[in-house]
Amino acid sequence: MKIRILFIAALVLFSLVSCTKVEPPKPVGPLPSERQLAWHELQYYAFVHFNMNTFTNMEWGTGGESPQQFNPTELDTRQWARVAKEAGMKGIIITAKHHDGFCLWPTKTTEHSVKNSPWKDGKGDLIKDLSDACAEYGLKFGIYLSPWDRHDKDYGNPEYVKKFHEQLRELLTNYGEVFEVWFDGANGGSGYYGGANETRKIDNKTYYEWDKAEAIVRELQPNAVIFSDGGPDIRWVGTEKGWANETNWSIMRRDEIYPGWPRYVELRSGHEDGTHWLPAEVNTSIRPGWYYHPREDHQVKTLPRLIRTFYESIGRNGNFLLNLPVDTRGLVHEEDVKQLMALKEQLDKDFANELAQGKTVIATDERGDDAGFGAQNVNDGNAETYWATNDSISRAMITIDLGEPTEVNRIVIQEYIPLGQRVKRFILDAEVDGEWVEIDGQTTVGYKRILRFDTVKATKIRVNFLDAKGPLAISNIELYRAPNLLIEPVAKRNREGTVYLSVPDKNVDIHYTIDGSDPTMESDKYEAPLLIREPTTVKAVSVDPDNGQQTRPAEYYFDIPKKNWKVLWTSSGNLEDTAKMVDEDPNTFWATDEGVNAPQEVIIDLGKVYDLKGFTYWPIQERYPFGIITNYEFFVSTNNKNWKSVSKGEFGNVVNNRIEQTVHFEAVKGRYIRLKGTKTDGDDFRASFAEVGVISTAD
Ligand code: FUL
Repeated sequence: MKIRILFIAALVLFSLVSCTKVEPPKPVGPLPSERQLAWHELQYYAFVHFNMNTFTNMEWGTGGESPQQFNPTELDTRQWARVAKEAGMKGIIITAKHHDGFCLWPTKTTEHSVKNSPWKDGKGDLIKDLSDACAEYGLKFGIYLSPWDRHDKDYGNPEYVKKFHEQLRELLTNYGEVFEVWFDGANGGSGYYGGANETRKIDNKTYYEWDKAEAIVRELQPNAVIFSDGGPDIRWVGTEKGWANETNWSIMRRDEIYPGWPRYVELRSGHEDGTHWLPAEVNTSIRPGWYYHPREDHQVKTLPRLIRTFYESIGRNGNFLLNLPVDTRGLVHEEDVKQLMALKEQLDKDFANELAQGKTVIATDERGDDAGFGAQNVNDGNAETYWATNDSISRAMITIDLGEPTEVNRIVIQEYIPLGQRVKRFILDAEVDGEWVEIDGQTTVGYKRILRFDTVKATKIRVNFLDAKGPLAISNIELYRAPNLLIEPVAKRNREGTVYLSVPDKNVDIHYTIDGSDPTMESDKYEAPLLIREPTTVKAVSVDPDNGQQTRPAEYYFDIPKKNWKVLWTSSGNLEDTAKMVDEDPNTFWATDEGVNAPQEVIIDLGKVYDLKGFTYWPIQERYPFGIITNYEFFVSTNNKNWKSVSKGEFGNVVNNRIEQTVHFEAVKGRYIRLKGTKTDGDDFRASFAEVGVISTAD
């Protein structure tokens, strides 16, 4: 019924704006529901993973945790809401219960909840606090409720499913308007299960009685969308890395899909012959993990990475659900806030000046004749009006005349999706100096497609739609000239001593010095890699040639190259892959075998004698680190026989903050170095080495 009203509205609008008596284009089904249409407009919102795992430093708790462990010290849901709002997000979805079964609200269904925790003396209700904070900041509020429950003794039999449905009922009754209900497809089988500590298998398709769960949501929150691998309203995008495929249909053969669907890669593109509207939500975390781990404080996604995720989610017809792992204090961590704001600032710049609005637009068919109705609706700033071709025409082009040569490097295209998703193939052209040049060729559009391309000075921009599932219905086209992405240069060196400087935007210049002075635009411009043979500090700035703006200098110190270095000996006897600890890449590592019960050490030959003044150690950068050396002893020798212990001590906080460790000692001559892990993190003495280096004065 709602859909019908929408059509009538569309019809009225269409005839009003086109001033011609024409029928609106026929819908090309399947079509979105009203709640799905409202969801599309949200575009960008936050996921918050905050629950028992935050306090146990886990990603998946076993279910055997005690409510006593849940004890945030400065929990402030208003801070979360403020940060989300300032970041430009439209809502927050909270992990009300994750796989370990701990409930963030005082549920009647289990004792495993905040009511038995020290937080607010068991009187707290985090779901209430957050829903109030969202209301205060004008944000939508959503719920993640894990079907899998590793705590509940009844998990696996119908008793648990009743509780699961009851939990859903509580969450959807007591906390105001909920915009999205998020059901996770994960189920690893094993768990605590009331002390049974066993593996329990369930049938994902039938066990949870999804039809009943859906009925509860529809009854209590008729406007909420339901997310899962297969919806029914919103689908997972088939990866947690933060992208959708370039081809992305908002429709799928939904009846084939269920939570935990093994063909999940198809979720990345949808199905061109889909039977239901089922758009993609791109979920990813701002850190490697979903939950907060102090060891990931230095691994918050960089600005270029976040920008890419934006363009590969929202720019590819998806919504962007960005996870913020709230920390043990109960706050969004400072590092995460910094990156969120950097993303906001950059996107504001990218989309600051729309260039198409008000410009002349013409729509033509293959023969150059006028095509369709309401071409001017694509740049009238009104998403409810659209350009449509005749019922028989699914191939036509639309040209925006910019009037004068204008720099452009972004285009936003939107289909009028209340009438379905149609476009299958299109080409983007620009008229430069009187000639048409092809800029890009792409497939689907959907609710929103954004293309980034090299800046062109165009007098006209043309979108040539080559194929569609029916007549075209395009509601919006925007053009922008985004500024260059100005970020400090990154330096990397290889074993030979060659230093590479790089920036994410190829239009940005790099200027550098090697004499310790601060670089300016007048300093050498980086055009080819630098060969650094002696201990040297490289300082580099990025400069935007368009406006002369420059970054702060980035500073990199490089000691003697590792070209002639060789790992001679390891206490575990294994020499395979040892080169990885001296390859200048902290993302590769070498480690001793598991289960060793004595301190582990390695000997490295530097190739010749140097004056040594210190050493460096990079801990392993793996997602699940092991063997990190926390206490060390370092020896130096000139002949690999007589060793001198030059330093021993502790790498403070290295497990939580896995950055390069630097140790200085009294200058000593040496050709051979020996690093011993006198204590490592973990149950045995297994030691891992991502990178070992020295601080020297070259002779
Ligand atoms: C996955 C879960 O297993 C993760 O822990 C996380 O909640 C992520 C969003 O979904 O399936």
